[in-house]
Amino acid sequence: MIWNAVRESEAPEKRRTRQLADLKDLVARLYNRVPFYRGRFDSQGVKPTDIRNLEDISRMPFTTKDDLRETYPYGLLAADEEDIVEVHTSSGTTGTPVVDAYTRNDMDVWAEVMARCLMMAGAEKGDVVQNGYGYGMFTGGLGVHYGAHAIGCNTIPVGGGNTERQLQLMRDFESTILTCTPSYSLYMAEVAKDMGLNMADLKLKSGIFGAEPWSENMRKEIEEKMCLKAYDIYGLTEIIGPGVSNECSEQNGLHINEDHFYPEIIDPETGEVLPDGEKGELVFTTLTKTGTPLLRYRTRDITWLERGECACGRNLVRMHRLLGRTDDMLIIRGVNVFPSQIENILMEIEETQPHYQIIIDRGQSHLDDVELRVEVEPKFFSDETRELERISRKITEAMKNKLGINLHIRLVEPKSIERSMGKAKRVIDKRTL
Ligand code: DLL
Repeated sequence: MIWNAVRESEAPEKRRTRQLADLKDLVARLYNRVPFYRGRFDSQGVKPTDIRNLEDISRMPFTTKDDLRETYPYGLLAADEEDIVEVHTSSGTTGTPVVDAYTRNDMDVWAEVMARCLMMAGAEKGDVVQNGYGYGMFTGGLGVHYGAHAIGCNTIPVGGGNTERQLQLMRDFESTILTCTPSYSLYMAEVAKDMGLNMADLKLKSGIFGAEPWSENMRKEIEEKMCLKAYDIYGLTEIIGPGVSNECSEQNGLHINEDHFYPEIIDPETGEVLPDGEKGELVFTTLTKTGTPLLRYRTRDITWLERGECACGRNLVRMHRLLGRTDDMLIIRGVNVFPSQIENILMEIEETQPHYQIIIDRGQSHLDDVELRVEVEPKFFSDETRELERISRKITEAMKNKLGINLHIRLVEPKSIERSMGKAKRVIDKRTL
């Protein structure tokens, strides 16, 4: 089913007409209401009236994460403070948190786009949505909650953690849809096994997983262990939270709710707009938000766009699952790799478990050393060094052949890498500690 067929399957020309009208309105609002943006426009010598067609957006200034931090907490507010009804922030682990302040209008937009996303992944009225994303300042919990309510799903607000209870609830309330991070779903599978709970006996049909990078092979692993179909959901606090895009039944890219979030792909070095199909940094303009709307926000996420009719009936532009982030890219002896590429290869090796960490340190010769710590599948774990050496060699070869990189492999005991109930910490960069 499609939540809003009028919008999600709209004729492209009609959609572009509305996007242009909303863009003009947004740019005028930013200029008139946000001194930060007025300053940017003036210093770059552009005016709101410079927007005559959608392509003119490329003449407008970008907004960066640093801009958000420098204006913390309310410097980018485009509405009256008394009209803000809710705020969320990012976790702020890498500095000042970024803020999203929502007006009543923005809450309605959020529920709308989240309802679309959940429905793309098969949710309907009558479904029981078990929401394992964290509630609170993180947008995952409440974002899913509002969307599930809009559809009329029975919503179980369990949040992250308390995994045994989570699984009991799943069994007792016959949850049909699970929402949480992909890494947490794998941990659930592990706990279920320890509890003697067979996932095939439960009622889950879909899992809606996101908020962290995961690979195609990780999807297979989760689908098998959790006995469900796993869908990718994408979003970020700055833009609205979850609800920016989601996979449909075709699982061929994530449909972007582009009537609300206008996407561009740019060359991260030059800022130049790239054509559809080319890889680059994803940039969003929030066409309809009123609390903290953003113009050309640089996400640092890397992907590409694809347009056209989809067999699901929607024609919203699709983004490929994220390849990585500009700031996550590893350069190992001159070769650029994203952690998800390493994960994808690791998942093909039957002797290992889907629990790993990448540790980067300064090497002795001033070149970076990268260690891949990975858990061994219990049935292959032995005290015999020869067996462990064989597995280690197998991983080293696969990384060398498929990615052209040399990693130090460190095999560790099953269950020794810390499990995550939210976003997993896969990369530990000791150079910055
Ligand atoms: O993670 C919002 C969210 C909640 C998305 C629940 C999906 C589900 P932030 O904490 O602000 O917001 O983190 C946003 O996480 O820029 C990406 O780098 C990464 N990310 C989000 N979804 C995905 C995904 C939420 N499906 C940042 N695949 C983004 C890979 C993702 N990375």
